[in-house]
Formats: sequence, C-alpha cells, structure tokens
Amino acid sequence: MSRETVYVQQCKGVNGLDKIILREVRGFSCEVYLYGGQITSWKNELGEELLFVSGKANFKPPKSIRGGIPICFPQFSNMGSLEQHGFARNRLWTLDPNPPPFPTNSTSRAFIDLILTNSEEDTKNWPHRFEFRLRIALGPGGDLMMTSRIRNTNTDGKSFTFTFAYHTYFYVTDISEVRVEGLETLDYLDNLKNRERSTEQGDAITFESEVDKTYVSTPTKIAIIDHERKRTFVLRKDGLPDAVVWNPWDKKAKTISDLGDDEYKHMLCVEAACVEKAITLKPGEEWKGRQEISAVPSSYCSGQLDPRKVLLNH
Ligand code: TA6
Repeated sequence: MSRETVYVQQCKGVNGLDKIILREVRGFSCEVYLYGGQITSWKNELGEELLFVSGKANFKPPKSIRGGIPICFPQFSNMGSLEQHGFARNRLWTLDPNPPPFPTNSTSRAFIDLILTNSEEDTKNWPHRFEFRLRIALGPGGDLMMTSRIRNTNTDGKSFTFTFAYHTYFYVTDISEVRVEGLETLDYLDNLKNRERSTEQGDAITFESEVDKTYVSTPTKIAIIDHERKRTFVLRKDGLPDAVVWNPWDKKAKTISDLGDDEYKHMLCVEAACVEKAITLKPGEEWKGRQEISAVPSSYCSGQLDPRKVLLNH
C-alpha cells in the first residue's frame, strides 16, 4: 500500500524549537524553523543535503542560525542603524493556518506561509508597521521556491525603505572546485574594499581566497557548479536585482565563532538580494521578491562548460 505523503509536518527541532518539515512526492524535503523563518535543510530524493548549516550553529535565540537560508530584512549588511542583516532572522514567525491558494501555475501541496509583523521592540529601532508573508514551497521537481511579500501597513501615512537578501548557504563538496556562471563582466561592490565598485572579469568566477562581493543588476539566472559532485545549482530570481557572493576562506572563518575552521571549504553563499538600490513602499504598497533554487546533474568537464548553455538549459 503506498504511504500517503505527509506534505507538511510540524514538530520540534534542535533545542525544542518549532520546526516544519515539507515533503513532496518524489522524496525531496525541506525543514524550516519558525525562529527566523529560516530554512535549515533542503534534501534531494536521495536524502542528500543541499544546503550548508554549520556544525557550530546556535539554535538558541537571540543568535541567528549559521547556515540554511537566513532572511535579511529590513536591512542587508551593517550599513544602517540596525544589527547586521536586520532583525527578521532573529524573530519568531507564525505559521498561517489558512494560506491563500497557490498560484495556478503550481500543483505543489508542500507549501507553507510564515508571517512576521512589527513588534513593539522593533518599532523602537525601526518605527514602521509591516506585514511580511514568506511562502516556502517544494515544487513537483523538488525545486525550493521562496516568495516574500512585504507590505507597508503604516497608519501614519509614512513610507519606509528597506534592503533585503535571501542569504542562501549552498553546500559544496570543495569550494576550490566550484564555478559560478552568470555574473561574468558585471559590476560589483567589493565589500572587502569598502564597497569599491569594480567590473568582474570575463570568465566564470572561481574561488581561491575570501570573497565578499555584491554584484549589481544581475541576470535572473545564476548557476553554481559543484565540479566534484557533478551537481549544478540553478538560482532563479525575480524582483531581486543584485546577487551577493561570499566565502570567508580560512583566516576570516577562524574569526567566526559559530563556523568551524575548515567549514568554509563546504559552503558558498550566493544571495538573491536588493542592496544597491533600496526599496521604498508607501502605506498599502506591497513588494514581492522571489527565488527558486534547483539542483541538477551537471556532467561536464571543467572549462568546457558553456555558461549560456547551462543557463538556457535549466
Ligand atoms: O553576505 C555576506 C555578508 O554580508 C558577509 O559580509 C558576512 O558578514 C556574512 O554576510 C555573514 O554575516 P552574519 O551576520 O550572518 O555573520
């Protein structure tokens, strides 16, 4: 008798934190903590983990969880008045018991809506009212789809401005055998050189030292190729013009208390973001930012990969 797929399961995770497991029929799954509204696992049909979470991650509020997909809102970076990357990843989100029906273009039943609104505490530092609806879904092919809808619910007539990122930590077999396609020749802000603006070289991006770059006006598709594993992650985004690429490498990794000294070898952050040009919403206005990530086999010999072909074929 075929086992009925349990598409959405609520349970307790690390340290008893509330967790939700999404499963889809082909065997893909993902795990989401209400704390931070943060995805901490995305596994393929073989049960292989596709995201990186540090072995030293704190699953203890108020620290953020190192890894998975932290939500950076209402501020990306430490360039504003709030803590680095804003407060959304350090707050308890609520599960919407009756999410509105999925758009007709998807038959997925493995989806949830998480909700975050302004707390009294937060309005001291960020004096605005908002509703943030985060939809997380596993598509029929196991794609991990995230849609953020942020609405200005101010009753004082005031607009607000924010920056945003899905701070996705991809698991990679060996960072020195990873290429990123789709960002060549683009302008970027180098966060290691005080956000100095430069232009990326013409070849695929590879890694042999610390990288912390915000690419601006990027294409909707970016490919992250794990050569060792013959796996390509394809990141598609909408409403998120920028892409942050980060690996701390060895020296910086040692300064990060919730990251193992050698764990930098197995992670790469490629983050669909709105950083260079902040978003401003008037009361009642809503912004939507989507990302969809998939993991596909990439049988190629390094150097023979045609970025245009990879991006067009997926
Ligand atoms: O996304 C890149 C970055 O801004 C890096 O500069 C580094 O600070 C990283 O985020 C991690 O930030 P976190 O606050 O999670 O330690």
